[in-house]
Order: sequence, then C-alpha cells, then structure tokens
Amino acid sequence: MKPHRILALLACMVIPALTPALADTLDTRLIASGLSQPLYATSPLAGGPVYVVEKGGAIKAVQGGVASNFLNIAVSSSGEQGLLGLAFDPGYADPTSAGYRRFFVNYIDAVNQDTVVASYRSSADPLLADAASRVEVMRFDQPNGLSNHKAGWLGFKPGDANHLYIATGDGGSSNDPSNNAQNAGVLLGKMLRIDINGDDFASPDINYAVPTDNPFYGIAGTRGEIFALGLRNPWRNSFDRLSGDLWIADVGQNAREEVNLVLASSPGGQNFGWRVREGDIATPGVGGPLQPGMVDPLLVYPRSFGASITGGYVVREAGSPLYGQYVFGDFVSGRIWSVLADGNPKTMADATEWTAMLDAGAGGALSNISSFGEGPGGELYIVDYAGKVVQVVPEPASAALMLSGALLLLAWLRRSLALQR
Ligand SMILES: [Ca+2]
Ligand SMILES: [Ca+2]
Repeated sequence: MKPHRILALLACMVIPALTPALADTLDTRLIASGLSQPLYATSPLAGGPVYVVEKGGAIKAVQGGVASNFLNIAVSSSGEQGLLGLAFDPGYADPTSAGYRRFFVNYIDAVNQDTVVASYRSSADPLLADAASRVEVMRFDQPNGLSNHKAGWLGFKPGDANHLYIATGDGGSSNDPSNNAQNAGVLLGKMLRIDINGDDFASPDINYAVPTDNPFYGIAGTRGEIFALGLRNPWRNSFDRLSGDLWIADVGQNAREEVNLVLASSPGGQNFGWRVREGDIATPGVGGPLQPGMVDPLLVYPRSFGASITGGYVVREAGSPLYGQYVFGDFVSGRIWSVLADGNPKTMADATEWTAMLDAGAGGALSNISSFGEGPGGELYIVDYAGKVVQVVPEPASAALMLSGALLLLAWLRRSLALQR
C-alpha cells in the first residue's frame, strides 16, 4: 500500500475517534425567561412557537423570545396541583385529521380538585387557543384534601394518533394510604391509555373510548383504561421518538428515585411495584419483597444524588452530542445526567453528569429542573421552575475545535506525504 493510502486510512480512523471527545460539550440557549412556575415546554411545528405550561393555569406561546398568553385555564394550584400536562395531537398540523389544531391538557379542577383531561383547539393564529373549543375528555376523583402526587403528563406514542397516554399519581400523602397504585380497579397510580377519537360514553362530558387491546380490558373489577400500574408520582415521561419505547420516571418517597422502561413492542400490563417497592427496595415501613409480576426499575438513585426525579427524553436530535442518550434530572438537587438508551439496566456509575456544563451555558444557571421538553426536530428543552426554558445546543467552540483539529491533521498529512516523496 502506498504511503498516502496508509495515511488516508489512518485519517479515517483518527478523525472519528477525535470527534466524539471534542463534541461532548454542551451549551444552552435561552428560549424564555420571566415565566411563572413553568412545568413543561413543547413545540409541535418547525419554526412555530414553543408552548410553555405554567402551574397556575396559563399556557404561554413563545415566539422570537416573546411570551404571550395562548390559553388560561382555571385550576386548583396549591401543593403539587395545577396545570400539569400538555400534548399536541399528532394530527395538529393536518387539516384532514380529526386532531387538526387540537391539543390536550391535564389539570386539577378549581372547584372540586379532581383531575381533568380536556381538549382544545388553536385558532387560525398559532399564538391563540380557542377557549370555546373546549371538550372535556375525562375526569376522575382525587382524594379529598391531599394536594400531592397528581402526575399529569400526557403523550402520544410515535405512529399512533388515536391513543393518549395519561400519567396519574397515587393521589397523595405517604405510603399510598388507600393502596391505589396496586389496585387495578382505580385510575390512580397508573399509566392510562385511552382512544381520543372514539367515544364509549353517551355523556357529553365523557369523550373517549376504552381501547380493547389494553391489558385489563374486559376484566371484571378492573379499569380498562389502565396500561400499567404500581406508580407513585410518574413525574415526566416520554416516548423515544425513534423506537417508540416509553420511559417512565417515578418520584420516590424517602429513599429511591427510579426510571422504568416499557419497550415499544410491549402490550402493557407492567406493575412497577409501588407501594410495595420504592425503587429497588422494600418501601421502608410499608413494603416487602418483589412480588410475582412486579418489574424492577431500569435505573435507581438514592438521596445522595437528589430527592425528586424529573424524567426526560431519549435525544434524537440529529447531530446532538446527546444522541441516543436518555437525559433526566432532579428537581431538588438540580442535577442533570444521561445514560445510554440501550434498553439495559443501568446504575449511576453508568451515568454522565451534565449539570456544571449546562449551568455554565449561555442560557444562564439552572435551579429546579421541573421538566424537559422536545422541539419539532427533537431539540431538547430544559424547564427551570424558577422561571425559564432553555434549549440544549452543542457548544459552539466544539465545532471550531473540530475544524481546527481536522486542519491540523490535514497539514500534518501533507507534510508527511511531502517528506515521503
Ligand atoms: Ca360522550
Ligand atoms: Ca417502582
């Protein structure tokens, strides 16, 4: 083999080996600040607004750094109550779809503190929702006087426009006093799955169908809406937009925070263990050994890392240094990590921590991580409860570093070739 062929081969091996190390740097870009207790951010349309959910009942539309009122909903917002979830219909931009301009919200009713899932539509102006378009989809009871563990995340599995997934908490207090999460006869402490384009109910206030392929469908004494059970407060979940896998982050009580995985091929029915299990241990004071049919988490962490997990996303943004990583954080400690999303169980020793790098980003320091979010191209948003949303972007310096590295290598190759001639 001629020397320049060998050198070219060498370059092919060296440049990709250098690239990941140099590209492993992240920066942030400010999307919006001055928000009031933001809990979620999402953006369904390329070039369109970023929609931010505020706990007190507002959805802001952010375009060009300016936040305007998209919709206001009357909610109960004490404790962990409030406007908790938002999901845009997969047919949102399709005029031929039943879901055209439609989106779904999950909130705690201002009058009776029950959970409500409702749909609305945007007006022709994407910065303004049509408040009169409201349709109540479902409503379920929350325990009187308990203001925590309401979960509220909403989402659609990629490729399935009919089924809305709804995360519910155990209803509140310590040790799930009514044992809701293990009871398949109630909707609390579950991941639900409903058909939002069907309607099994004559009532104008209940507007969904129970999917016949749900795991408890047709089983007496159970609720057919249940997709998975044994959850305490699944605070932020996500579908991997490439694989369709469902990532569920369940907030622990006093000992363990956890991440659970439901593969895209699964028909559901998983029991994630609460209140018997807190993460990978018997719940102190109320729990016991893993029971048949219960699923251990994919990942747990103890109090030395944080005290309230905020689930994130498997990053699928083209070119992101985080591509293929599940990114998650902790509301209390403010720390942010990622683990490789290969479906295998992980420990925190497998995790990469990004907190310091993201805190130093152009978007400013982050405090309480209340949520992550995804943009139309899989862009990763971080929501800071203190009032802002940032987008994670590659460190600009890394591109320059990569380019200068490649130029240096090229110069070296040319010099080597010249010497060999
Ligand atoms: Ca109906
Ligand atoms: Ca669990």
